[in-house]
Amino acid sequence: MTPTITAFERSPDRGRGLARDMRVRWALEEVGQPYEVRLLSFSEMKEPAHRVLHPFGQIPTYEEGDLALFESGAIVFHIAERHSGLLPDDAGARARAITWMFAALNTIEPPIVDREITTREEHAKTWYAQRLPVLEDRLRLRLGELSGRLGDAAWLDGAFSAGDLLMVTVLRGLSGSGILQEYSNLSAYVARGEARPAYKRAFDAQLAVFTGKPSNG
Ligand SMILES: N[C@@H](CCC(=O)N[C@@H](CS)C(=O)NCC(=O)O)C(=O)O
Repeated sequence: MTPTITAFERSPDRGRGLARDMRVRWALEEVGQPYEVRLLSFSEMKEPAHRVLHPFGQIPTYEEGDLALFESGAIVFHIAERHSGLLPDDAGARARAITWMFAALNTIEPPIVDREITTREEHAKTWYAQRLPVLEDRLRLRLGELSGRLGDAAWLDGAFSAGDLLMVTVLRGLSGSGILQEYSNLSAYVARGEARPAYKRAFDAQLAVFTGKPSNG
C-alpha cells in the first residue's frame, strides 16, 4: 500500500530540505518505497481534519491504510522496521542504531532548535546578547562530544542507518549558522549523507514543491 505523507504547501525554508518531511522522504527513498504527498497550508495544518492525524497541528504525518502516525522519528522508525536497509539485522547493532535515532532527536536536536528559535524570534529582546552565547556554548558542548565520538568513521556505528539519517537531518538544522563548519568531521559527515542518491531524490522532490518544477527523481 502506498503511504501518504504531509508536507508544507509553501515551506518557510524555500525548499532547502530543512522541513521535517525531508526525513521521511529520505527514509522512504532509502528503502525504495514510493509515496504520495498531501500538501498543506499553515491554516489547514491547524484545522480539526489535520489535528486528527497530528495533535499538534504540524507536518509531517504518515498514513498507510488504517495506520496514521506523526512525529518524524516515529515515522522513520516505522519505515525502518518494515523494510530492510535502515536498521541492521544483528540485534545489538540494531539497538545501537535505534539509540542513535534517540540521540539525534533527544540530545542533539534540542540545543539546535533552542538556538534557532532564539535567533529567529527573540533577537529584539534586551537579553538576546547574553542569551545567545549561553545557548551556543551548550550546543558546542554536544557537537564537540558528537564529533569526538564520530572521529574518522563514515557513520556513527558501522553501516549507514536510520540513526545517521536522523542525525544528518538534525545537523542540517545548523545550515547558515557557520557552527557546523567548526567541526570538520561533522561537516564531512553531513556532506556524506547529502551525497547519497536517496537523499538527493528526497531533496529534489521537496524542492520541487517550492519551485513548482517537477523533480527529476
Ligand atoms: N517533533 C516533531 C516536530 C514537527 C515540526 O516541528 N514540524 C514543523 C515543520 S518542520 C511544523 O509543522 N511547523 C509548523 C507549526 O508548528 O505550526 C517531528 O519531529 O515531527
